[in-house]
Amino acid sequence: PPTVFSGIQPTGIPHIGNYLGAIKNWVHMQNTHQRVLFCIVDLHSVTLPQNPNALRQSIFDTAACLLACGIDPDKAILFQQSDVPQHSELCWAFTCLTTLPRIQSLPQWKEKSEKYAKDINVGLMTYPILQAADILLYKGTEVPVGEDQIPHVELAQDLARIFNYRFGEFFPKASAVIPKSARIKSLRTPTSKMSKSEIDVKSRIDLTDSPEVIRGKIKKAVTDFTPEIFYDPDNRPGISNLMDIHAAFTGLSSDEITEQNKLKNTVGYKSEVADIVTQYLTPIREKVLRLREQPEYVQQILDRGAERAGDIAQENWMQIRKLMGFK
Ligand code: AQP
Repeated sequence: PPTVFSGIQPTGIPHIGNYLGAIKNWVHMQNTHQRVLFCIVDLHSVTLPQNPNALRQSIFDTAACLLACGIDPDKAILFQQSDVPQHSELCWAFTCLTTLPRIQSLPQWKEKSEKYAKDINVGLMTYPILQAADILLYKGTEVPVGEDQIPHVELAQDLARIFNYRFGEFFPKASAVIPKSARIKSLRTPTSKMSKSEIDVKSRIDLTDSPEVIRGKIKKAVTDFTPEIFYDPDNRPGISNLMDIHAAFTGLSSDEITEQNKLKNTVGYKSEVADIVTQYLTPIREKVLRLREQPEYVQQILDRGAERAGDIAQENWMQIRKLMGFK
């Protein structure tokens, strides 16, 4: 059956980039598909050092944010990756089917290996193989992710092809489902993407930020010295990023936004964007605050998710082992 699979790293509190790039689509797809799995990919998060207590907290916060955004545990299987050991087992099988040049050609590897040089760990190189295992363990066919993930979904397609050729037809083709909205950029460096692990918290808007915090961060967002509001992502990345955020939350086009705000200057426009973001995030934030009072309830949902995901994983892994000759 068509199967939706996607994941998010528990590396902090999800931000509006995660929401607009992925989570919003997840909420939509749980209503249009029968088999839907969303995974908190804790194994991926340790490719960079994580403090154990902070990681535990981030797993909870990520689950709470997903529920607050509208993920419905009756429609989607919401679970934690390391609760289902077959992710790591299938990853190993796939690691042995992946050539070194194939993995080294991935754009994120090129970026990261330059950034971390000799300090880089092997997990940062091989985690796209784990991602392929995450998706294919459930025979995922649709993968709603941000556009930066396209090369990784292509690796999953390659691995499915290689496996099927060597061992017999088993895995379907997984396709990335990319939202129309542009990638959301950092409020401080609007040429790079908004990111949970960026040290400067003013670079992103977390889903749990209070109205005052949101207003402050947008006020301080880096823009240029041109007061007029118009869309030009190449020459005016800062203001264009705010317009992308505005467009994504309202469904308006950049032309409509330009027209509606032609009498405003940057200060006035920032205030307008802060209002829109605050209005959208307030119910989500309130729901997260309520869920923080009910940690057992959130844990129960993750436990039930792990059981349901584990049943599918176990069945598929048994068949994979037979095809590969382990059984
Ligand atoms: N800025 C973004 N704009 C649009 N989509 C984004 N995504 C991430 N940042 C943006 C999408 O969110 C989903 C979950 O991402 P992730 O947490 O698994 O990893 P990531 O892409 O590495 O996100 P972060 O926020 O930058 O986390 P850290 O800092 O921990 O690496 C993915 O579908 C991603 O495309």
